[in-house]
Amino acid sequence: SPPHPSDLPHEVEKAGQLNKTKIAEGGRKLRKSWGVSWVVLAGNSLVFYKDLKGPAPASWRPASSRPESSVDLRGAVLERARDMSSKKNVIHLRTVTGNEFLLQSDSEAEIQDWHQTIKGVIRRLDQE
Ligand code: I3S
Repeated sequence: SPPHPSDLPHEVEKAGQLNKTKIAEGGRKLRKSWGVSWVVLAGNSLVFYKDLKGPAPASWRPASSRPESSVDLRGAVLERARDMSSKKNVIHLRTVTGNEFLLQSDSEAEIQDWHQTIKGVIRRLDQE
């Protein structure tokens, strides 16, 4: 089962499992490599954790797990990815530093919720 929000760092707006691939680093295209990540939207960042392995990982705590990577959402651009993957329900995130990610869920409702929630953070940061 997913971690309870109270187990996560402060200011968590959303957390869950998504398929993820990084497609560019500093503006340079990368070869796609899809994998499953736990994604946490907290504060001004989207933080990626290694996927949970095995059943009911009661001892697993994001707060004590080292994130694999973290994305600063200030100035980032997020849009639905229409022609960037054969997969359904994909969003495309580009950071100011030219790192690009595709995030995908089997659930259209889930990806819509991620889209709206991350958009909200980006808009808030744009207004600061
Ligand atoms: O955009 P692409 O290059 O068609 O993306 C696919 C490839 O990266 C493929 O890897 P190989 O080229 O190493 O076989 C991946 O397995 C596919 O998942 C990628 O396409 P999708 O449509 O799943 O994003």
